[in-house]
Amino acid sequence: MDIAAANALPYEDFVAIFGNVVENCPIITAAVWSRRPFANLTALEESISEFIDALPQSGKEGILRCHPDLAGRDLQGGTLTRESRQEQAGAGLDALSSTEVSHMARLNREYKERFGFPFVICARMNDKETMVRQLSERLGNEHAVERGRGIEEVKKICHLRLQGLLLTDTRNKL
Ligand code: 2AL
Repeated sequence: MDIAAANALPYEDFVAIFGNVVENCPIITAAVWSRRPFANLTALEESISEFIDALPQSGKEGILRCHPDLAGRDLQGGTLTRESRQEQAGAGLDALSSTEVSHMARLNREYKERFGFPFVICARMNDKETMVRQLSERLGNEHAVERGRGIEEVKKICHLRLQGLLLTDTRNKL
């Protein structure tokens, strides 16, 4: 789909197609629909970013809480969204040894106990080693810093998901 086709969509279809560019947060897509027409992918992405940035801290943490754990029970149980499954599998998280799964689970648990939201990182820009390293390192951050880091990663995930949905089209300056 190109941006002109996306701009022409009624909100039901727009949300059905773009509703998971921020994981499990279709309300964001539904909100930015009213900012159409978007000149290009970047303009749509900026609208999403502005919406997120305008949220209170609790809203930003709410977005983080809508993300599944990496290599967590949704991956084990087959209940991840399609996008998340592809991202986690692409980073090799569906092929961890049982020791690696337990190690990840322990770090995820520690992280959630400390911050009250899950560790979020763009799986497509990392592999399992860098994710485990980041998880350990970021555990040492201040709460507010970590909320900001998580939201940065949400935006990276969103960028790649949008790219996958909108055809690269030079006319739209993608
Ligand atoms: C995820 C996910 O589902 N996809 C991704 O890139 N990162 N989850 C997470 N907790 O970071």
